[in-house]
Amino acid sequence: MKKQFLIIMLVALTTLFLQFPVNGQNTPKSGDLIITEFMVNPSAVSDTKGEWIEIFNTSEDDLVLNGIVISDAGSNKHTLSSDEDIIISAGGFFVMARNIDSDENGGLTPDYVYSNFSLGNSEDEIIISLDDKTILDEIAYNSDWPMYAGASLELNSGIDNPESNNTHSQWHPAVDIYGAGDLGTPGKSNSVSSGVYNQDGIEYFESFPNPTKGELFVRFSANSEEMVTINILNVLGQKIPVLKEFLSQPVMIPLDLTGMGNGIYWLEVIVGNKKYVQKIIKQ
Ligand SMILES: [Ca+2]
Ligand SMILES: [Ca+2]
Ligand SMILES: [Ca+2]
Repeated sequence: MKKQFLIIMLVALTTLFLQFPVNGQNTPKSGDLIITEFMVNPSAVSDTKGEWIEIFNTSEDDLVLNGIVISDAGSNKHTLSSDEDIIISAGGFFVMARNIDSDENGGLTPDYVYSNFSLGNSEDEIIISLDDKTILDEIAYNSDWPMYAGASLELNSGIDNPESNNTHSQWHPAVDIYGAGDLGTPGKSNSVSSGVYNQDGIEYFESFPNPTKGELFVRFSANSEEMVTINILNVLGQKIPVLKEFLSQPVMIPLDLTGMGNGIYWLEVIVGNKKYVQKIIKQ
């Protein structure tokens, strides 16, 4: 009887040690990690050197990422591995990149370098899973997402779970500059978009890059078919009409401001009887 008890205790203790590594750090469980930013198409350097993915640890524990898998729906697959523990800090960001050298990768300092994984410039998937295939977070992006060369996609603020980052309206192009000149915030809190999201019939209204040297994209989506007017105003209130039509589909309008003098402009969008204004800086 006593021997049986000892065996049961031994099994229980072994199970406990297997669940909690001796160093006290945990592997991630569902909901602990969220994809917060990714660069599909760098301009400052080539894609093979300048792509990266930022994830965030929503938990209150440091987590060990050894054995975590990043993959897509195709054949891209990489298992995070190292002789040492790969740690993402509690409440911290973690940047995985294709190249370690900040002189070559666009000027970022990655926490980890992966191989056999690339990010398509028009559509692809990022799937983060445990090696038993339990998915921790995944996104599938396509041309509905606000992608353009030289800017990462950043998750809007206030989203902290792996389900809420699945739709394109929850992402905006990065605003802040890093390293060699591309836009993004690798390893830091995402830049704040001046866009309008989920308000009064608008799914999103945003413009980028801002400040701009001339090329400006305006992205807009109404929740239903609406008469939409978009204008640019200078500081004197002079109006340059951009668009006035009924819209039921999301639009991304490229504007050429190269002929306009440097300074401050206002981009206004009028939807029904509501007006939204964003400040544009031409440099
Ligand atoms: Ca790419
Ligand atoms: Ca997700
Ligand atoms: Ca970031």
